[in-house]
Amino acid sequence: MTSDRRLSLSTLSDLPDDIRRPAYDPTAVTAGIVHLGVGAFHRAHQAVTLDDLLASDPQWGIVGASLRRADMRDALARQDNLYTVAVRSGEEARLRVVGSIKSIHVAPEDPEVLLAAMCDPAIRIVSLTVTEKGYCHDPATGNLNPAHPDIVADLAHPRAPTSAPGLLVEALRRRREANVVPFTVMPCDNLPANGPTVHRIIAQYAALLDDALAGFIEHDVAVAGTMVDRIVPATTEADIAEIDAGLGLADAWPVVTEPFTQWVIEDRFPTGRPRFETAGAEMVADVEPYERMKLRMLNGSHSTLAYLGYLAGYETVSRAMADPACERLVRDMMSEEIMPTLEMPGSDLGKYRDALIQRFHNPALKHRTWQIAMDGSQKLPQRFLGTVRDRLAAGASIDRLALGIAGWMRYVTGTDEAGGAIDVRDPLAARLKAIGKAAGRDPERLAAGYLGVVEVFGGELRHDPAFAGPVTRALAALFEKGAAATVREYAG
Ligand code: CS2
Repeated sequence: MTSDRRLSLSTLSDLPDDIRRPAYDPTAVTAGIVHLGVGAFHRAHQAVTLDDLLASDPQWGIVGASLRRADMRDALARQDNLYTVAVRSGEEARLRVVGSIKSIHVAPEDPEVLLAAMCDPAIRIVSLTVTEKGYCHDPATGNLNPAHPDIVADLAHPRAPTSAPGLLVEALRRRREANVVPFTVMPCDNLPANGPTVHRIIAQYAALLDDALAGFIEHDVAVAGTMVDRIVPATTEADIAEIDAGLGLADAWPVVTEPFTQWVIEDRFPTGRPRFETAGAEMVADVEPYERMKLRMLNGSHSTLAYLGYLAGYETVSRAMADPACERLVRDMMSEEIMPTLEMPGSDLGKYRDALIQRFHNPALKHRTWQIAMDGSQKLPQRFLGTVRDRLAAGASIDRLALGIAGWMRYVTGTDEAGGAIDVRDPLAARLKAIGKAAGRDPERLAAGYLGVVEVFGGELRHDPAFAGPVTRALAALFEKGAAATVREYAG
């Protein structure tokens, strides 16, 4: 495809008729939201909901920001920030062009421009998808990690921050100084209780700078927690070629996703919000039960499939799910170990589970187990350990959960079952690998070493034989028999 046939405002009218496009004039939209972390997930989820809303309420366009790299900005700038969302399942494949992102800033290139955007009185919401590690916190406690290198750097130069907490706090400080009402902070990442957690993290960061500012953030800034759900694998070259063929135009960075989408939002927006509910979002008073359900059921199963599936040689989630033992393992883990820990009056958890199983089977998504396996040290607490603690308190079994956790331990040793290297991506990767190296293939020493990582397991779990026992046994089985046979054994 040549560059003059690129997706852009001027080529929108050339799209085939069946491709949905903005039902509004993107140039007439004004910005009401700054979003930190314009990755694939944001573009397939929140930005699509806003795209639905902009026709009736054009004041909620998005100013995006990348906190690290310039590649997304560069790719989308050439196409007027338009991009394609490809929705795929076994039954359907449709394309839609989204126009809700007005511009993208690259924070490290020029934090001033981003901060100025965040301080614009027209901006009423700053939302975030910066991944678990982007909050610079301690995953086990949910507190800010003041020793995090990005936090150390921002505390030394608080007026030119680069971390998410640093940017939020500096923008809120400037708004306060200029007598501009604070924006509402809306985290959209898979953290437990993401509203209170992010509120605490930014208040703790501010407290290291100025007590009055910390008090202001604690009492006068609203944080609306959300539960977000849509499976969005990384876009591949093959996806791009297929989508370009469907568009008849070149899109440098489309996103691919499933039909399912869910967004549950805590209704705390003292300075105004879009009517999210008219575009399918659910507004609730307390989002925590929804987050707990989603993190434990979907993400807990996802990580289990990621570690064990990767070790067993399955490249994607749907490949792993095609193995009946893997499917049975996650289904029974949900039914017998996770669902009893959840209280969701008015919702049918059995149906929720069945829908998840079906979503994981989606053959049209090439969701790599390796991708989901990333950053496990940041994900394990909310995906497994809350469930584990509830089960242990009830004196109940945790065998399948323990196998998922042992799968992570086996994976982060950095060596696969054939002796090949695993490309482990994790902020703690070096330390995790060193623990593996020191313990060798001795499951007792290995489990003890990993359970001693307090950022993940906290201080108490490793001393509980009802936890350490099943984890060590599962790890021993993984070394002895390999992942495929161990999953068969545990799946019964
Ligand atoms: C996945 C999530 O990569 C991962 O860790 O478990 O991104 C998952 O696809 C989403 O949370 C689904 O909503």
